[in-house]
Amino acid sequence: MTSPDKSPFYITTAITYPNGVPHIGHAYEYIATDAMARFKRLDGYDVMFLTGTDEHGLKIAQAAEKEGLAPKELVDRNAEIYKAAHAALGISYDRFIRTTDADHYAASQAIWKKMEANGDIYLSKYEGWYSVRDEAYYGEDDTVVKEDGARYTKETDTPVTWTAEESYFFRLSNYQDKLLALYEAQPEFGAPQYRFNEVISFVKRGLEDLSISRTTFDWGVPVPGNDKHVMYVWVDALTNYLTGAGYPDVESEPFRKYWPADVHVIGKDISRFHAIYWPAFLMSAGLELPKRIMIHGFLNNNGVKMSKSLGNVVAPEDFVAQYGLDQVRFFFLREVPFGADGSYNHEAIVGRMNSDLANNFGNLAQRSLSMVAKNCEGQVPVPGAFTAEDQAILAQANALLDQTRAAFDKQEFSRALEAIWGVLGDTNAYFAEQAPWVLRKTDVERMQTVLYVTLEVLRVVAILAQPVMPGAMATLLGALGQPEGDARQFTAIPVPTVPGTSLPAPVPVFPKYEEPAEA
Ligand code: ME8
Repeated sequence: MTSPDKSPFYITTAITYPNGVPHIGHAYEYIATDAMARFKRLDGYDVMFLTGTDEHGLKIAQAAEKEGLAPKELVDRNAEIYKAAHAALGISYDRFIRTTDADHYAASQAIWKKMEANGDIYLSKYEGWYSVRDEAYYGEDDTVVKEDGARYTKETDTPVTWTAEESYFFRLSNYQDKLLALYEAQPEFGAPQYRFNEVISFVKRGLEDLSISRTTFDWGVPVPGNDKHVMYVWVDALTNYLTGAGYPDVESEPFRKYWPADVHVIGKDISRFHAIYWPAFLMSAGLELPKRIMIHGFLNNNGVKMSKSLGNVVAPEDFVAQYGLDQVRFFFLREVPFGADGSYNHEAIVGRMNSDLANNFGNLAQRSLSMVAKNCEGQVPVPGAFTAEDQAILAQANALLDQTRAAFDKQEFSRALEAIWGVLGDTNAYFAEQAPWVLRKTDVERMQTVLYVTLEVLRVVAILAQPVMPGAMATLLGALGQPEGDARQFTAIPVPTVPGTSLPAPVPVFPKYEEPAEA
């Protein structure tokens, strides 16, 4: 539920082309964005989380033709496949936008008219090397003829054909100085820095006007006032972020609340579209700019690029079925520093599952909770006076909220998880040193104190790990006697559990990964 006094937080993923099937790279972006959205909700924000599908353009039209379908039939079918992947990954979006939604046509035409009224759109002619895959024109120098006699782009290695058409243009060349001033004024407009730097150098080399309409096919949003043209797919695609906030009704409650967006989460291959074209379009239309473009790296399968022809495209659902949803979410956010490229393979996932989850976390929870069940009548034990060791470990747990918040504010998920797991490691050492199973025979009060302290650390960790592992943490918080609702929000972190709280019988949260028996 939203309340009027909550600060808004608007976050988006890129919208996926629904011409293929969802793969692990898409899943990675959805999971990271979802963790961020959940984090902000738990931290008291009124969150709007937008994701969806990018359904126009030549690539979609051609994919449909290949299957003997109308473009709309193809995207209707495939949007459902993407929605199913979101469901399998536990993605808590507020809206799944499809660029064929009626309100999105209205938004795209409205921003076009604003840019036109500002004098930034003119009609001319375009000729150049066009890549269907990239939906982009390339200069001769950016292409190369390969052994098969065909011409490809150097950067993306996709085929190009010579194309000439009447086209509307956007005066991007007018925006070079304004963009550079923006980057200077907001050094964290793009992140991480090394990826943002690539964008900045690109702009410094100079910007040409951008062709923003097509006449060679009709699968797109019609250009207002000239329906021979459809909009270049990126004009309409980027506008989805405005549609999601209620544009063009700029006086509407959602728009006033959520625009400008706080973070657009995107992959490194589309940073120019988001950090150059998008702010230029928005400046032209007189709209506020998003606060941050977070550019993540690419994931590959064991060091090899995922591709249909190599047969190594893994469906997110299969991954989740094999390892478990929380395990998959944890693995991706812990393993790869967000922004960097990363790789995944079976051994790395099993390693994280067994060391970080089963040993470090699951064992501590299971051992302490079963001792409480057996020796403290299934209730949170009553602690005695805290020793310096107790206080030190509790202080470490309590410091985690600020550390985690600082890391999440920069989408440094692996850093947040590293800090939390550091405290878990220290708590394991504390537990081993205090040896409550020995105290059980020698000093019951001290045993109760040690168990109380351990449960407190687990409670704080479980609250903070919810954005990444919502399912397992809900189970653990239940086992720790924390009801759903306020007790699981971040505001509850400094509020210690009341001794005597009844606990249900403990259930293991993180079993070890067992290799399936050979058939
Ligand atoms: O680019 N690893 O759609 P898309 C990590 N429709 N991320 C990956 C990846 C990989 N191997 N492969 C792709 C588009 N991605 C446009 C976006 S937004 C207004 C329009 C990421 O389906 C990619 O970087 O090709 C992008 O952020 C997202 O998946 C969708 O890619």
